[in-house]
Amino acid sequence: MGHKSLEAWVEDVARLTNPAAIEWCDGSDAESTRINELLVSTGDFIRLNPEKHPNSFLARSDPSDVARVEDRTFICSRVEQDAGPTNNWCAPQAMHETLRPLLAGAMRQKTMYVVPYLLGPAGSPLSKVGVELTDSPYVVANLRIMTRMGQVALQELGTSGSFSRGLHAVGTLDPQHRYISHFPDENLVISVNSNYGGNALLSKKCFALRLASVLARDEGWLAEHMLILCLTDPTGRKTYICAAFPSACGKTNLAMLIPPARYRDAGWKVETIGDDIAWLKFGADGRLYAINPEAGFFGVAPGTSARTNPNAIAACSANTIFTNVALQPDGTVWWEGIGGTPPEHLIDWRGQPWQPGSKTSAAHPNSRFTAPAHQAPCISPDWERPEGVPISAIIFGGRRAKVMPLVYQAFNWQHGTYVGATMSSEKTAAAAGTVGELRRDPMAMLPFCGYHMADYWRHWLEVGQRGGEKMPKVFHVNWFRKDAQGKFFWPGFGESIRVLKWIAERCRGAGAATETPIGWLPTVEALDAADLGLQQAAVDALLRVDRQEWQDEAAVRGDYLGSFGDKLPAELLQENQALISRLG
Ligand code: SAT
Ligand code: MN
Repeated sequence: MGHKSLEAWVEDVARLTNPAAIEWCDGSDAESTRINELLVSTGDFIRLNPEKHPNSFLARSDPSDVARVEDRTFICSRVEQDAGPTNNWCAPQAMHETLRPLLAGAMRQKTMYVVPYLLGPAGSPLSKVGVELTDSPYVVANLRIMTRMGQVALQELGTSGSFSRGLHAVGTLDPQHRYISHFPDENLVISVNSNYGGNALLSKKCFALRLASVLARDEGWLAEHMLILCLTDPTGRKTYICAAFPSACGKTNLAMLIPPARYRDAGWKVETIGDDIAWLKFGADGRLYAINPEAGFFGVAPGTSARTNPNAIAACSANTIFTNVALQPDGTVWWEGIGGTPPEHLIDWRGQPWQPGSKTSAAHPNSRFTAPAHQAPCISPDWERPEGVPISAIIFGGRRAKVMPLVYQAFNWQHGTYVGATMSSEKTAAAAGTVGELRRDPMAMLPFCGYHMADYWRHWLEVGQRGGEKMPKVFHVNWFRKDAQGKFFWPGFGESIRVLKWIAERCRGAGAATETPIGWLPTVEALDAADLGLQQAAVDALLRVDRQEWQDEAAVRGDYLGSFGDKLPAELLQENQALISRLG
């Protein structure tokens, strides 16, 4: 080793948390086997059927610890204004004082793991090193899949490299004293009293988004809550696309889309580079290049099936950790929407017997699989390219039963920034709160932006100025528009290739479009949906821009933007005004 500041920090934390042992993780197979066996021996892991799920495990979290907790997530910037109105703020000093007693002796009789990890491909100028200190072997096992962990990260770090620090203690899991605290000025996250997903795997939302968004602002790049995919057309031309949707709105499914037969036969292909997070930096040619900082998928299990996402099913066929799904008597997993008829007997996510007709779901709605990205058959050969992939389009989207058409294109980057800033979606189970309620979720970053949202929008505008004509084109999609009976108009899944195709055409200056007050919409022909057998009413609804609905929407947006006060870039209010006047 020999990294002085890392060693000093490990010692400091050990002095405070008092672990019985300290283990530096090397990321080897032997270490992974040992950690998994440890988790099996403590009952934290249940080994799944070795024939059907080789080297895979089921974990059940505490029932009070099943999702990210936004009300317990804090941005502890030195200046309160820097956290902005969308984050909980606490003064760094005060938060350190609150956390100290919770951390004191918290690792007594436990092992503290030192987990160095690399976000991004080895050797990439876009990659960054993080180190998580944790007393949770479950976290270690997950980080081994989600990041490039161990030796590879230490190598990148050398003896003096900089790194983000994450300190995680499982503690008592007391929800009242749960803290997911970010200290952007110290490049530090401290998490206590949770052992779930984004609260505990500090590489993910905490570092790759919240801290990284601050680094990105300071260093002139973008850290975004976006999938990255590669669309190949029949001539072999590749279009790289990023897309931002709030958690549990189908990002993973879109990233792994399988085109319907007619498109496949014609030569269309979608390949995955990332399903959740994108880091975008300017390349030497002035274009934006994206890398996926992660190495695994932490996907929502319910609704994932051989029909909706065969690639995800294949990705989690081995070497996978399932959290809070149901268990079948034969040692295989089950969840709602996995397809087929529910088995007669299951053990639900709480460890209780479950039968079809039970009032509660067998799998928790936010149950997850942690699977290595390279196991997805759809993984792009470019996914570990150190220089990243050049992005042509950025898609924003949300879950909206009404108002939003299937797809539209923003007029330019500034308008696109406004489209992203005013995004909204009906709430899902990925965060605590009321499912279905509409909330504004700018760039799908509402829970993940580590600084003042209005400054973040300013940063988007500035990046756009720098990139000029070479910036990606911006689009908005909505797969979730519903008819009066609550049925989706759009078939979704593989059929969404039609929308991607139009987007790729638009990026090349082709693709027929109609100008509307909200942006460019595809013509019916350009959508290439004739063979889908949609009713005329459905086509009309999918491509409708209703003036009254949009006037109402624009009014709500105006209020929303106004709530950001002095820091709001005037350009965004101008865009809202321009929309209102176009709506006439
Ligand atoms: O729990 S995570 O934040 O990792 C997943 C999600 O909410 O998108
Ligand atoms: Mn996400």
